[in-house]
Amino acid sequence: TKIDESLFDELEELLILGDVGAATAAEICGELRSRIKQRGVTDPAEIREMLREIVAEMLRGGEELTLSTRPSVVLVIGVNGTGKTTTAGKLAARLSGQGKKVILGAADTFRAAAIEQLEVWAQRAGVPMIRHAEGSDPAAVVFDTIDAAKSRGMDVVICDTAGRLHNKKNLMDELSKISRVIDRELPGCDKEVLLVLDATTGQNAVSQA
Ligand SMILES: Nc1nc2c(ncn2[C@@H]2O[C@H](COP(=O)(O)OP(=O)(O)OP(=O)(O)O)[C@@H](O)[C@H]2O)c(=O)[nH]1
Ligand SMILES: [Mg+2]
Repeated sequence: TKIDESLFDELEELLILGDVGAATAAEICGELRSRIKQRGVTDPAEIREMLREIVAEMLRGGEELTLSTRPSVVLVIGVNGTGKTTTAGKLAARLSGQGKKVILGAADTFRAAAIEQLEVWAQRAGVPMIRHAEGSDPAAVVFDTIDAAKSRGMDVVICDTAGRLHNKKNLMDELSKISRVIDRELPGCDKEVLLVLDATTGQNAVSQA
């Protein structure tokens, strides 16, 4: 192989077949083209590393959570089984390890044993957790977790939520209700909504977002 138009065409097609998305594939190839020209690259073997570099740069940014207000809130959402509870637990452990006072809210009141699952994470992280009975209103759990956070001087509230598909209206309404509770109880607080996605999902992740 040599570096020519057909190589770029083939690469673009491969990227699209790999579920990268047409616009992004074109952007990647455009960037690759200009870097090859700029650096005077002639060896096609160097392309793989250049691709890696370009994709890594595109994915960079947005890693930092803004959690300055006291308390601030992290809401963990996403479709079923993507790792929300695990993420909530790990984040609790990490922030607590950084010296922050963290409280977990078990706002997945829907799935069987979801509350107990988060409880295990809370114990591991050594942080308190607010729970209600299974089947109760998740917005009420969030309300009580915020209430407890205020009275105990907590830094960060992390709420786990039930898995939901983005096309289920009543479940999306439930999320809006949770969001309204946060805005009402903690106006102007730093609020991070973490959408947990399975890294193998591909383009469907865009609909989920
Ligand atoms: N390989 C891998 N597995 C993970 C990761 N995060 C979570 N899991 C596993 O994925 C499964 C589901 O994780 P949960 O944290 O329960 O996911 P969830 O989104 O809370 O699930 P629901 O509450 O049922 O919607 C568990 O078996 C986890 O151990 C990850 O980053 N990598
Ligand atoms: Mg869960």
